[in-house]
Amino acid sequence: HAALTRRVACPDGKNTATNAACCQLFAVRDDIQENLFHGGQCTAEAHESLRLTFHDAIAISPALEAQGKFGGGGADGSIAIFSEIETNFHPNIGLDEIVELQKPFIQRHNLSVADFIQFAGAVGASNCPGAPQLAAFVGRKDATQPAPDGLVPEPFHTPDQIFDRLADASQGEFDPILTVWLLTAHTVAAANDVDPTVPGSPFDSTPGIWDTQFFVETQLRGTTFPGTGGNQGEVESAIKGTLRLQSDHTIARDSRTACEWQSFVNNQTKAQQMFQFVFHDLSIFGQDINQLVDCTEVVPIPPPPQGVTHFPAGLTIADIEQACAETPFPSLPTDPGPATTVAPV
Ligand code: HEB
Ligand code: CA
Repeated sequence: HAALTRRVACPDGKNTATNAACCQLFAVRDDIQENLFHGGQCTAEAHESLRLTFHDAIAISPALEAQGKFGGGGADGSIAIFSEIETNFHPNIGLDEIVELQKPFIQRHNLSVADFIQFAGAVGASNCPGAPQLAAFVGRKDATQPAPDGLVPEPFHTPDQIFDRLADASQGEFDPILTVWLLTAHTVAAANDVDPTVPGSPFDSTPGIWDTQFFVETQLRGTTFPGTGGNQGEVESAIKGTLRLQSDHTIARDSRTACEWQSFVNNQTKAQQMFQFVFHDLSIFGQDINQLVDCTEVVPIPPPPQGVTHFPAGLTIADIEQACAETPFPSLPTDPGPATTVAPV
């Protein structure tokens, strides 16, 4: 027989939920969609809200705790609660803006700061066609002290540094393979501060779509900078206007991760499911899942992806730096027309 799920009627008179604790999220969702994400767009505020989830959650270190030091609380809202401290940490450069934009929303709703940050990131991502529906929980405990500096990965870190940091924060769960899964987020991303002369330089040619172009384009031979050369953490990209992080470049070519990186090319299902999985776990770092209520049903189901996986105009498989030793790079069509130039977001 069919399972019966009793739904509760929410006090707003409009919505129902599987758990009454989720009712408050409908108003939060509608408010941020309208007034933070410009009517449900996958634009800069959505990207930055997604980045913020990572920078709050990743700041937790069992290794520091083992040395008798405070290791941070993970997804505990500390990046906003102690924003004067944490947004001054070097890897958090630029996040002061989205933290300040989110503060009035946090004030007029009744969520913990920690819950708000993760929920806003999930709703922001849902505006990007092709994204997975990301997990939303309520019930996180807010931070009572700031995270220590030094726990957020930098684009100039080596793969070893990044893999070690993610393994520490996740108590061994996030290995190099899962690190690749996490980096799917850079399909809807841009850099403002890596090269401040060209703010809003996207990491792929489709920063408004959750597709696999990021995995294609980071594997192409670098030939150009969107602005000036010589910035820390940046290497040449293949497409005018896009910016390539050194960390994305090296992880795409590292023998431990190159084949996993390539396996995302033209695999939309994988780009959705693997990120959905790692975000679920990342978004509750430092929290006890048994104290949380799953309210994922409140996150909009994203629209389907647009376009087919392709080489940008002017580029072919001959421009790929083959790094996976086991499997040839997939064959893809090349976009017609003159060489692609990508506009800032
Ligand atoms: Fe990320 C962005 C790095 C991971 C999400 N990044 C970004 C940037 C950088 C990075 C540098 C730029 C900033 C500026 O503005 O300038 N990441 C990084 C690293 C890592 C990462 C190193 C490790 C490997 N991410 C990550 C993750 C995630 C992310 C995991 C998810 C969750 N990012 C992101 C986003 C973005 C970024 C979304 C975009 C933002 C905007 O657009 O604004
Ligand atoms: Ca994209």
